[in-house]
Amino acid sequence: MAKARNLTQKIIAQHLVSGKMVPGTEIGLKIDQTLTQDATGTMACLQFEAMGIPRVRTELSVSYVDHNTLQTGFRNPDDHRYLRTIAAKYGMVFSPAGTGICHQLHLENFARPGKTLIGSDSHTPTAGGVGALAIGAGGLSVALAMAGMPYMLPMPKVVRVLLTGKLTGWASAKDVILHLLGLLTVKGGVGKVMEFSGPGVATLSVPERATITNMGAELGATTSIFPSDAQTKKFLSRMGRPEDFVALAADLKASYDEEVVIDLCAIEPLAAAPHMPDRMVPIRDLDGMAVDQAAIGSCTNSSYTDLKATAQLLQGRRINPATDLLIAPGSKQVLKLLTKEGLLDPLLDAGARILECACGPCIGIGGSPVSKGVCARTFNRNFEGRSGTQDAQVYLVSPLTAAQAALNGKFTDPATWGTPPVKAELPKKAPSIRQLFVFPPENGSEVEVLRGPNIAALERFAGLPEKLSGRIVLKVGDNITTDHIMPAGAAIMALRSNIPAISEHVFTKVDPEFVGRIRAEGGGFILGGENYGQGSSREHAALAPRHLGVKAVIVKSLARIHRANLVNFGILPLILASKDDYETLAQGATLEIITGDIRPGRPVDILVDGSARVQATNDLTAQELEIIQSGGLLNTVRAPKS
Ligand code: MIC
Ligand code: SF4
Repeated sequence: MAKARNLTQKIIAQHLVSGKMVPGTEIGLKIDQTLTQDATGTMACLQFEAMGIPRVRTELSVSYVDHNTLQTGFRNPDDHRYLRTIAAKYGMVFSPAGTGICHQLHLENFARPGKTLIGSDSHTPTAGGVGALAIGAGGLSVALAMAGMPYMLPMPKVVRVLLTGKLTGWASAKDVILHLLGLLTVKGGVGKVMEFSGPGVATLSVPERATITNMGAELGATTSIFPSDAQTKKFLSRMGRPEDFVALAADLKASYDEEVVIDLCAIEPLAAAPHMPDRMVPIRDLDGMAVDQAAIGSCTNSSYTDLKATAQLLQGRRINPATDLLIAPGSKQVLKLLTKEGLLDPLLDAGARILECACGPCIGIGGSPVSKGVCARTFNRNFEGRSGTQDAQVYLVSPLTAAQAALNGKFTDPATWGTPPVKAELPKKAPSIRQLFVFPPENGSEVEVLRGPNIAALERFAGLPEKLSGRIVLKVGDNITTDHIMPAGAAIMALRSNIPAISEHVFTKVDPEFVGRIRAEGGGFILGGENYGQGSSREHAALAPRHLGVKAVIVKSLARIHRANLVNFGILPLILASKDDYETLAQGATLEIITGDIRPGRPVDILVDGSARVQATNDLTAQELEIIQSGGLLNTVRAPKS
């Protein structure tokens, strides 16, 4: 009899092209679908072009425009036009600016149970809400998958998140994932898949599940997944695609590497306090704190049911005039539904500002709060400065909590909120917005790719020299995010397709002297603490440092996607063998590493200031080491003439 498997193992087994399903060892997965978004997609497409492959080799590749939609100059629209033409040429579906946020749109229109999806955005696991194995990755890894190559990753451990009971009162799906983050922290999911099961699962609709899998990214998890069941069937049929449903669940006797139990009945409204998504506090403890801005939207909480719940609450009321309320629907389908059901009026009449269906304030593209402003945002990240206001205090909350804060002008104890609105449901038939996607022609070879002046040619990096030497140009602490390394916001993100230009902004929010220093030194090393590179999938946080001459990143531990991005661009990721060495190594120290001696899995000796020695472990596979030696992955897959 075949061995009982959990759902993650089942999908992996069906897509396994190399390796064994032994946690921590490298596996290769066949990828069915890819998604890219404009902020990472221009680079991914440039890399795909460099491979010289005539057409994408996936079942489906979708290119979304949802991040850089502010268009304060030619850069954003030029990038959009490049993405539209390249999608037509190479066989991708194109989703124009304003259609919606990639994850919300993918869930509504394309995600399918049992399929593998990789996306150049860390919140790709949103599609785990319908039982897809959906993983965030760097743009180059996605470009490779578009070229039909397997996605390489360490086989994850599978954590069973057993849900019992059901949500009551004002508690919502957002509070479930906030609770889990409080329990496990922002590095608690590294190397793991969160697989949800148990009797509580059936009580959660797909949009609620998607909120949970979306923010599983904040745990550092490889992905999060729900079974595909009656709720999934209902959702897919309401989305007009009942044929995409297949029932999927773990085998009854399946085993898991770890287990966490959550009693949904015990969940209460929570917030992640500034500036980390795992700093959990109950809303009742914030009672009385004035709120300057409430914002509802982002790929975590911009579904129709989220906004319907908000509208029900705001119906016939006026928000506090001292609080700004921003609402960004996740897709035009959501917006059309709200209009059709008469739910836009209560939002407008209450004083809300309706924004474009896009990422917007989540990534500091408009909607910044006042100085030191306290915000109640339904988003998934509250890293310092991400809102565009450096000293803002962002609390991550559910839509109901954000709406209450807007009405009251402050956080209040949920015990005073009265009876919660009836749980919002999707109507039987949602209007289709399929005609808004641009489907590619059968043969795109004649399509002309249009590039604006902001799109810089790809740099060709040199291979790894026999010896690396230089100074520790920057020493940073724990939980350094990709927002610290490569800041976001409208002005900097407009440079995503121009590496020389965007490199000027590396680490500027942490140390404005960094770029000048590394230039003067002709390159160097970064020393970091735990969970270095957590957060986004942006490969610019590896690519731009590489452009500036970062040779190795030496840390206590690394976030999964960032580690892969470092390898992809030829930067050595080294883990300090003894965490005490972190204390003794100072910024400015001179390091020397004989790279010719590096072997997969063997310790690496680092000579410090010409005499002392420090050891680093390296968990590189033979293939990863080869990639770094070649000067990065692109050098190994480039078409001969590009
Ligand atoms: C984010 O939420 O930080 C982003 C912007 O969506 C990123 C991708 C990017 O940097 O473009 C992510 O989460 O991967
Ligand atoms: Fe967009 Fe924010 Fe989601 Fe990132 S987290 S994809 S910026 S909505």
